[in-house]
Amino acid sequence: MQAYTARAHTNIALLKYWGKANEQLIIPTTSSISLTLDEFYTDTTVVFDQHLNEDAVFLNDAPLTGKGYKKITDFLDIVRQLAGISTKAHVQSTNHVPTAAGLASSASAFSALAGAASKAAGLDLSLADLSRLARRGSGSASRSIYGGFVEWERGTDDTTSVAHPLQEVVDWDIQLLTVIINDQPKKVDSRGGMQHALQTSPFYQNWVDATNAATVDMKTAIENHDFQKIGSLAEQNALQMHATNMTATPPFTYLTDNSWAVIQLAAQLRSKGIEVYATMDAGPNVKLISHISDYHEIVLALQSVLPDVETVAATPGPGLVVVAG
Ligand code: 2P0
Repeated sequence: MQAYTARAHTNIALLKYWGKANEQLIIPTTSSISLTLDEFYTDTTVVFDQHLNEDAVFLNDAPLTGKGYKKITDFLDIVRQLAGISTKAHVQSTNHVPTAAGLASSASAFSALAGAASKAAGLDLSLADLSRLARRGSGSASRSIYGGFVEWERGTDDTTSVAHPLQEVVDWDIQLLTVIINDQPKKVDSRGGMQHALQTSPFYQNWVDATNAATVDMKTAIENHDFQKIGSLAEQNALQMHATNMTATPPFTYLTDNSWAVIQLAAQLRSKGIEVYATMDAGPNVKLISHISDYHEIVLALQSVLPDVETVAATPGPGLVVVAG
């Protein structure tokens, strides 16, 4: 059978996905809105091969084992079921994303896998169907099918829980500056963390209600290129998401002292007229939603607070691309 290679870029949620209404189908409790990034991506090649007795999965040239391997084979089972085949696959994936550091590599990974595996299995899926399929691997992957600003509509079942583009070409000045606080793997994975918050935080429903309300405003802000509104809604939503973790039983947090130092710096820079807003995911890194034109000023300010800090700038990126071979 023919091999296919796909490239998918990761995305950062401006309004977060944090909790599943249906864990098996990965149906979230809220809609979420993200920006696909240009600089971080995954390349994945898949071929179904009748000589294989089991799936062979390689990540950055090393064989994948354990929980990571199981997630991939479970996903390939969904693809095989859709295609009506039982052949095992060879999967080769290269991540150009700092893995497990709060930069969601699972988003680009499962988006690329959905694209390459479905084609290699002989399927010709629409982008919406690819988004539904990618969602089954990892929720945030449903959004990485598209470029630019994307909404994953919560929906109520497999058909209705799907992403669609809000603004695929972003030709105005916005960047996400990732401040790498600690690139060690996180201790609480997002899958476990979000369900723990959902089940035990008394503020969880408030977070759902606030996110639903913010979705309407965020879409208007994106349409109007209203940077300040996008940034302030995103920062507020991130802090609300992290509040569900801090109020869980037992409580936990992904944020460290250095994360807070950067969040506070963003507020200080705003008071000086530099538009910078913070957003944080399932790790200590802080992503600064900012203008490309303010890059140097922000990096200088960061260095005065955290002298050895590393930053990676990212701009809006494209959607999934699949090619033969
Ligand atoms: C997001 N995150 O919207 C949120 C914000 C992290 C914090 O999506 O269980 O790896 O595989 O569906 O997609 C990370 O969660 O979780 C995530 P699963 P996923 O980007």
